[in-house]
Order: sequence, then structure tokens, then C-alpha cells
Amino acid sequence: MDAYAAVMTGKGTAALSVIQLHGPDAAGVLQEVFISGGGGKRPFRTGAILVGAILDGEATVDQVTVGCEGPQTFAIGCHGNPLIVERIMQLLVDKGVAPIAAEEMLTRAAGRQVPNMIAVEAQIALSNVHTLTGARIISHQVSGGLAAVARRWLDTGPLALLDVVRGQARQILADSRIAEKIINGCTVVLAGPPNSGKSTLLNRLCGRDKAIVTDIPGTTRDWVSGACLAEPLELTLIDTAGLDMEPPADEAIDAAAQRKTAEMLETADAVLLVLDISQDHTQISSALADIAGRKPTIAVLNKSDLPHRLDLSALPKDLEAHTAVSAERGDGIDSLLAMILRAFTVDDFDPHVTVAFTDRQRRLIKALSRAESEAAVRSILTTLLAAPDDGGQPTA
Ligand SMILES: Nc1nc2c(ncn2[C@@H]2O[C@H](COP(=O)(O)OP(=O)(O)OP(=O)(O)O)[C@@H](O)[C@H]2O)c(=O)[nH]1
Ligand SMILES: [Mg+2]
Repeated sequence: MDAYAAVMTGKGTAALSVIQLHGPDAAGVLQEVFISGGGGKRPFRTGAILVGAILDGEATVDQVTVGCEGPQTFAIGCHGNPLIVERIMQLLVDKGVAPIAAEEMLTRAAGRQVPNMIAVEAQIALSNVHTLTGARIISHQVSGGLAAVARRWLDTGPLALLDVVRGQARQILADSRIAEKIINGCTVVLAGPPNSGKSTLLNRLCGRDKAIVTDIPGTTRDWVSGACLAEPLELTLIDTAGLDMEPPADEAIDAAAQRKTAEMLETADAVLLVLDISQDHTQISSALADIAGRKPTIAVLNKSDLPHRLDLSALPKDLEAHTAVSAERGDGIDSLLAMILRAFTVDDFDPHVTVAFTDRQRRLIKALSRAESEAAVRSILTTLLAAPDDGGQPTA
């Protein structure tokens, strides 16, 4: 048996883990343990990303993606639960695969013929990806996606090259911004007046009790965060202190909590403005109303199980959307998650589109979108596709 495997992601419970499998016998082993979503055995065509399951005999170990990075190289994206990762590794070892450390895998990868820098960058990025869809997007860029488009451009005749490249590069940059959220995750801050149910909603979305819930306004002082996997996104949710009033000058803790909330709002990718639907509009302070103008904001009208007193015409302007939920009972949570995916425009994102997933790639694609001459285009493309030992530096 000539195959070896390594867990490329850090230890602990992450949303997703990646196991890299390499060697002349890697495809054969994978054929034994992987079944594609359609139920059959599929050939591992280089560049393909297959969705399916790892089987231990008849039992399904996990739903996974398999990125076929080369005839002997595969990236298995599985769920991050350490027990699942261990079981898949054990299964591979039982089939004769040698387990090695991630560092060793990267060293060996650097020593063998990797096609280009994009392949090296993909290996590094896969070790830190947050969702299965993110893993599919990255794997696709190695032999399909970005690498294939760049090679095709290099083969394009001089007359068409500039126009074609500039237009497509702009589209790649736009798609890359969306893909980045899927690959790296997003931060969503829960803000709103005291007692509106922010902590209850955080606990509901995270599926466990992370934040303290009481009926005393001002319960949450320090921020609390939790992860919520809403494929294709991993959301880091941050519950904050209620943001209703001017910070009272003599209460140092409240003032500090409110300042922290304001800071959290600055760094958020989006905001859930949690309001109490059973209260009237006076709960919406000017500070809360202003948030919607600065960040993509969804108003979550919580406590929908109680009589509705909130006048919808009093909602802040510039909202992305609003929806009613009962965080306590769980009503409306699926619609809220769908709304969040729409706000990030990832709801119908095709993981097979071409994107740039590192700073180096984004910089080069941006340069392509502004290139003035055919010679400049060719030089940038050559850098993009450089082999690792041509002096290029990988960046995650
Ligand atoms: N009826 C009803 N009560 C709710 C719902 N969500 C939260 N509550 C109650 O509202 C009260 C406040 O809930 P929290 O989640 O602590 O509210 P909060 O916004 O985090 O409050 P602060 O941390 O004080 O800003 C608690 O008594 C919850 O049980 C809901 O959907 N329906
Ligand atoms: Mg709270």
C-alpha cells in the first residue's frame, strides 16, 4: 500500500475538517470507502468535486466532499467533530494508509510536483475552511476554476485578450467577495433594546445555552459569542448588551458594555436588530435606528407568540428585511436563517464559479481587471500560475 493521509485542520471542534489523502494507491482506497451522492461509484476525474458519504461497511460515517486535486491527491472535507475525523482516519489506516502529521503532508507536497501556486495556496486554505461548500469552492480552483481560466486566457489570441480578461476579471472579483464569506465565515451581531430576547435568540441559533437569559433588563453586560452553521455559511453570532439608552455617566460597567456593543457593531458583517413585537415603537432609540444605515440589517421581531403591539411603519429605514420569530418557541427560525443567507447573497451561489481565494490571487486579478496591454496581462497570468519554486510566496 502506497498512500498516506493527514488531518490538515487544527485539533478541537471546528465546523469542518479536511483530510488530505495522497499516493499511488489513494484513489483505490477512496473507491472502497466513498460513495457519491447519486449512490454509485464515480471515477475521480481531476478537478471534480464529489459530494457523498464515507462508509464503514454498511454504516455511514459522515457526509463529505471529495476534491480531486490530482490523480493521486484528494481532499476529504468532513464535519469537524473530532470523533468523526478520528473515525475516518482510522478507517483509512485500517485500509493500509499511513497516517502522517499535517506539517509532514505540506513538506511532502512542497517536494513533489504541484502544478502551480494556486494548488499550494488551496492546501493551506483548506486547512482553515469553515464549511463544506467553502472546501468545494477552494478545491475547484486548483484544476478547474481559477487555474483553468487563467490557462485559457493565456491561450487566447492577442486581439481578444484584453477585452475578455478585463470583463471576466471584474466578475471574478465580485464572486470572490461572496465566496470569501463562505470560506472564512461571517460575523453577525445581535443588537437591540434590553429584554428583547437577544440572548434567547443566540441560544436558539447556536442550539445550546451560551448566554444567560432572565427577565431583568440589562442581563447581558459582556458580549457572548457562539457559532451557527447555516450551510453554506458559518456564522459567528455575537450577543451584546442592550443598546437603548444614553450610557449613564455614573455607571461605569453599563457605559463600558455599551461602548463594547458599539465596537462590535463596527466590526460586524451584518446585524440582527432584535425588537420585542409585544412592545410599542418607543423601544427603537435613535442609536438603534441608525445601525441600519451603516450595516446590512435584518429586523427580527421577537416574541411573536405574544400579542403584537409594534407598528411596522416605525421600523428603521434602510433595513434589508424584517421577519417575526419566537426565539423561545423556535417559530420562524428557518425563515430567519434563509433571510440571512439572502442578505449575504450566498443563497444561490454556485460553488463551481471561478474565484480568487487568497490576497495574492485577489491582487493579481484586480491588476488584470485594470491591465492596459496584452504584455501586462500575460505577465500577470504567468505570475498567477507560477510553480512554487519559481519564487512565488503562498498566502492563505
Ligand atoms: N414570550 C416570549 N418571551 C421571550 C421570547 N424570547 C425571549 N423571551 C423572554 O424575554 C426575557 C428577556 O430575554 P433575554 O434573551 O434575556 O433578552 P436580552 O435581549 O438578551 O436582554 P438583555 O441582556 O437584558 O439586553 C426573558 O424572560 C425571556 O424568557 C419569546 O420568543 N417569547
Ligand atoms: Mg441578554
